[in-house]
Amino acid sequence: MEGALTARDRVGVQDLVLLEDYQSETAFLNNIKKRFKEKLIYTYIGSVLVSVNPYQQLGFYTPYHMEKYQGVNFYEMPPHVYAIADNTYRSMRNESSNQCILISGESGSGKTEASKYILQYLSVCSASNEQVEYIKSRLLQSNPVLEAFGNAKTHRNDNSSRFGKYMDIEFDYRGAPVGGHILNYLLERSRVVHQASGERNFHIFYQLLEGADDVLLSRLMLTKSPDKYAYTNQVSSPKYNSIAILYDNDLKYTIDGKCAKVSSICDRRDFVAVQKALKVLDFSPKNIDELFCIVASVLHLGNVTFTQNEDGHAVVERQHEIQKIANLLGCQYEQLLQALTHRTIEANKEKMQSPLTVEQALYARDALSKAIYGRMFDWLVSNLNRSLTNKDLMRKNVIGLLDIYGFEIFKSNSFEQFCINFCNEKLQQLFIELTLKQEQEEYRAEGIEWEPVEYFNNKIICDLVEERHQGIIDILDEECLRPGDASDNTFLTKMEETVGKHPHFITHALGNSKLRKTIGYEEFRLVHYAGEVTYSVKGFLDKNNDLLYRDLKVAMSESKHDIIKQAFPVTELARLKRPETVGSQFRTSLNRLMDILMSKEPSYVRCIKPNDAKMSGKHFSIVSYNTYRFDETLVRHQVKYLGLMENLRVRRAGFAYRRTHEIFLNRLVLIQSVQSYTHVYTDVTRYKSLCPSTWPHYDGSPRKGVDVLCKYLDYKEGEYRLGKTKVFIRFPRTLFATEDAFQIRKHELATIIQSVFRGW
Ligand code: AOV
Ligand code: MG
Repeated sequence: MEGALTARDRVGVQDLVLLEDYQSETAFLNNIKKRFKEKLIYTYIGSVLVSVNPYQQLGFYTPYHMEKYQGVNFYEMPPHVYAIADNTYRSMRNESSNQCILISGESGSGKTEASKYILQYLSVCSASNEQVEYIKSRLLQSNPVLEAFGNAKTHRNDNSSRFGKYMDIEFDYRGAPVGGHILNYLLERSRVVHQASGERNFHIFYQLLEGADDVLLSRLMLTKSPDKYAYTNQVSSPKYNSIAILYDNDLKYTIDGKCAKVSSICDRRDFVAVQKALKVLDFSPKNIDELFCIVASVLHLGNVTFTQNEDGHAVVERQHEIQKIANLLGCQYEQLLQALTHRTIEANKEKMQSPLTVEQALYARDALSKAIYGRMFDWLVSNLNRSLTNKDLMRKNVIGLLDIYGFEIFKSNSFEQFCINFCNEKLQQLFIELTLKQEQEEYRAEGIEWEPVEYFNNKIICDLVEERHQGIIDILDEECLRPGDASDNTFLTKMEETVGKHPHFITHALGNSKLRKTIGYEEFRLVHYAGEVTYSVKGFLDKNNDLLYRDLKVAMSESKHDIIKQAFPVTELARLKRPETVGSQFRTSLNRLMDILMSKEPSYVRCIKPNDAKMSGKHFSIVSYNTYRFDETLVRHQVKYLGLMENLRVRRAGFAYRRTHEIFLNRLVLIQSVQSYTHVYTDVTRYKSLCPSTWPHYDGSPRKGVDVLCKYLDYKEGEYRLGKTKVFIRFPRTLFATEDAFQIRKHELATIIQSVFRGW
């Protein structure tokens, strides 16, 4: 008995529903902390996987482990992201249904890593042949490409996803992957032209500068050093968050505001991987060359500066830079030069060239950089999709994998954080609706009564942002469309008028006196499900409008290069309708995503970030180790806002434990051994062997078997229920009592046997 208790004491329970004190947040935290200390980063809440980022390579992602998880009962192995992947895969096959795995958690909590492990697992565990292998390698190789172009170092994460990604993996009737499709969401394009101090631009810029050989560099007219390019060498005033800096891995680089090198990243090696991946994905040498030309052209664009002539108009300072850019983009030098410093306007049906001021020209330059990069990214995704489409093989079901940018709070938050955090609100909403819905449905299907649980529904915040006519997105759109004096500040005033009374909206003008001190005149604060975020309204209108002067569009659409030409189609120029704003587009695409996810059977991975320092613990002194490696305050906050306690309560409201009758009969009783990822139980037995009527011979139905077994084990009425396919057990102690009692019996038996042998 002692042995089993010791194991449970040391590593906690592997399913939090088995916590005796399930109402206590402290017990919950202690349990995941205990496990985290033992490098058991995964714990279940029923079928939801909670994962705590270890910030170090752990040894349980090997082919050996992948094999161990294949086709085993979900709960019979230590919790693992492979178990989630395996369960999803089996459900898809056995039930012939479409599945999805939703991975959520704040920035840096491990979502992208988890999604990669899942993809690898699905690729290894599924059926194969030569043609399928080909698809599998393409699916896997899409990751390094997308990460190079869509991820960047932020204060929160050295490899932060700056776009949302939903990937469908398509399987045929044999369960072999036959294709894939990626949907991408709102890339943070502003990063191309500006990064906060201590952050980087997208990885690909540094990869190209570090990794390209001399031939390629000279073809792109680049020099090796990122310091030479304004877009990769921003020495803005260091207004950064002191905590982020203090704990940042790259202290030496962040202090001076530049951040070309990151200790956890090897740009040169990553560039080799990207080049290889592009080839595997069948990008033509010409297209690969064009991609790098575009990246290089953006670097050159950043170095274009303007002076003011006597008339106050902008003039390009070093015109040879424009020559380089025109060359790299395959467009006309004169046309580009003109479009960077002039706008065509129509007055009285006559077209005229209106010169730009220096400020306008800088704006146009940055807008062009963002547009080129953003559209190249979209082109990249659509080309990846072409490469992942397999017309020969029939698709039957899909597994969708969602990996978005996590909730983030920086010292200064703008339109980008507003969109990212809204996206997280939507996902949280889906989680709430589906977990509760699922739970209710299960009880109904099994014919078991249940009582609803109170929980915080964040729909109120989603509505505040997206509601038609009175949500923040529409208020912003209205200001964007309003001619005249519309500005970021009038947008703020409009919000105060329209949503000022909303409990989740606070501004300087409306907040109470204490809050007023902490919010500036140009800021508003949203009380998100995951915490309060103060947004600066500066730039909201511009970023939502995302304006690119028509002359620049024309110059691009006339490019001789495929990618640029496709990214700036001539048809767009003919369109008279004003393009949809960024906010509206994002709302539409997110709602479409919610429909996609709702139509599938979901599984969840909830990621938790253990500290803000991106550290595994080995960097800390003994004194700081416990505080920082597993920062309890930080983890408690995430547990709260992820709604994990509610999730647990819902799960426990009726019955803590439920398994199919068959699985219950085969539940393992663990005897004096510790569960770990490398150590399989040394001494185990199964539940059915605890009762002479179900062991060693039993040929009745599983339900009847469970009935007999529970009666034999003396389970009291009210402690358990038999559903149609599952047994429901109300308290974990019922199970533990059975297991502990069995261990005592085993122990006594062993003592008797030993005494017999010793001749006593
Ligand atoms: P995210 O996707 O959740 O953040 P990542 O998956 O990029 O976070 O994880 C951040 C970093 O944590 C990784 O680069 C790894 O160094 C480390 N890490 C995460 N999970 C593991 C793991 N299972 N084992 C080892 N190291 C891990 V963001 O994209 O910023 O929202 O927006
Ligand atoms: Mg990520």
